[in-house]
Amino acid sequence: VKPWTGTVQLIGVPMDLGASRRGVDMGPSAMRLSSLTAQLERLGLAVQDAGNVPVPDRTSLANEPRAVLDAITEVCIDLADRTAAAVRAGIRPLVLGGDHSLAAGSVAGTATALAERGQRTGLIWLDAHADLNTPQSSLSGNVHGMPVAHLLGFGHRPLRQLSTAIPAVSPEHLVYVGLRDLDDAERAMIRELGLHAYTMRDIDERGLRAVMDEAVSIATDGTGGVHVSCDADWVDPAEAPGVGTPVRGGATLREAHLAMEIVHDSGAMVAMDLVEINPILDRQNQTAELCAELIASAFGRRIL
Ligand code: 4U7
Ligand code: MN
Ligand code: MN
Ligand code: MN
Repeated sequence: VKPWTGTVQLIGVPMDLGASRRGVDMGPSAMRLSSLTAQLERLGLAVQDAGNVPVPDRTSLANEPRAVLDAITEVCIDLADRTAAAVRAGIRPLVLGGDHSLAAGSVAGTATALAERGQRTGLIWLDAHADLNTPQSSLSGNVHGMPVAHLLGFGHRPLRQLSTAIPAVSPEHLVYVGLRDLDDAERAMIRELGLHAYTMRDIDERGLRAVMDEAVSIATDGTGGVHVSCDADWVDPAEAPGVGTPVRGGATLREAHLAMEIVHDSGAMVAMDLVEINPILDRQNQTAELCAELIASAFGRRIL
């Protein structure tokens, strides 16, 4: 087993094929223009920028669900390979999105690399949404609302078979934090599968610390490491206005930092996604800047 080196690999995925609102394809640029690299280097980490995964332009695709799903699957195959290669080498991938459909690939890659060591993958999903739809259940048809279903082994066959681990993530190793906008089909699926799901109400009632401690113990129990998939809409839109699908009532700035600090202290994070940043709706890149600071907390920044 390779120990983690002090290296972080940035992988950009300028994709907006999974969302109906345009603009999240510019997220990786906004993140690269933020203080992200400087902040990670200040922590003593080496930062490798692997550039962007190629993504076809939306206007070049036939305007039908199948063409979009197939194009996203191609991007996810490429991203899964790159993510697996980094994890295998003991380098932590930091995937910059892009819409959240990319996580069907990034998490699959982490799962492949950990499966080679005989280990399962824990998944902490920080999001206002559960992203548990399938092409059959989705009311919007938007694939960024579907990655978790595919990681659990449901939905479009090519998109759910991107990892050598099948399913990429077992239901008991997945934990949601921050949910506040669910579709009926997603609610039913959470109940049927008995998924670990902490809503904003849980955070309000019990506090972020208690919720995150449980999330970390769930995701580390019986796994070889944790992939943290962070949708910028997890944070309240007052702090993070530049997101694809804002929902009021999200995590505060301090709750978001504390969550990242707890993730860091677990020592279990092997890969991270930061997705759904929409520069078109942002103010002076404040959302990307906030995300850079949150990432720094997840990689070990401390106040004292
Ligand atoms: B995101 C939604 F209907 N559930 O499926 C859907 F409310 O990656 C939202 O979490 C999906 O931002 C949001 O389209 C996807 C909707
Ligand atoms: Mn979301
Ligand atoms: Mn999401
Ligand atoms: Mn979104």
